[in-house]
Amino acid sequence: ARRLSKVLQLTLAVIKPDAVAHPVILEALHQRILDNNFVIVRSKDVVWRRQDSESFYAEHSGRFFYQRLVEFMSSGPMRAYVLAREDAIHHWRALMGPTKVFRARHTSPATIRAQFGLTDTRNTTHGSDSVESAQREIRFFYPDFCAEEWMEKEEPSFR
Ligand code: RTP
Ligand code: MG
Repeated sequence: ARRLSKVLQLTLAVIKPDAVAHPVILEALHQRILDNNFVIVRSKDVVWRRQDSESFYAEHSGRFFYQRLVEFMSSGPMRAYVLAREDAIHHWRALMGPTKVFRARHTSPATIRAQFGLTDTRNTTHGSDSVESAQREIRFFYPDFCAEEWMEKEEPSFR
């Protein structure tokens, strides 16, 4: 018999300081995670020091938006989730929508950034963009997290 199974994937999702600052938006985003069949594996509120922010976004160092990005991401509390579902990385990024808020509002008005984003920097959420970044970013926020335990798990299936 053919075996139907869906492998769970992990992603790191962050609700950025602009959205955490507004309790109604924070709650709406939390609800959207639940409504989209993600399992919340870990969740915590964190405040970054400037050096955490610089290190997390090191790949963007030198870009014109780097300084304001680093400053913004260490400006107040964030919520960091490890989320699991099938195709989690893609699904979370699809929910977020395009990075640039103007573009998001015009091309994908139902996305998180279209609805809640303030500017291209203060754009409500982050999501890992690949399996490699998910691993790095999960380790960044949760140094003791054992990804292997989760990566191999499959949803229950009938044969
Ligand atoms: P993210 O990494 O946050 O999930 O978003 P992304 O892949 O869609 O965007 P990326 O190009 O990786 O940029 C990282 C974050 O930098 C800020 N940014 N500001 N023009 C700007 O002012 C600008 N461009 C990017 C955003 O906060 C973006 O999420
Ligand atoms: Mg990115």
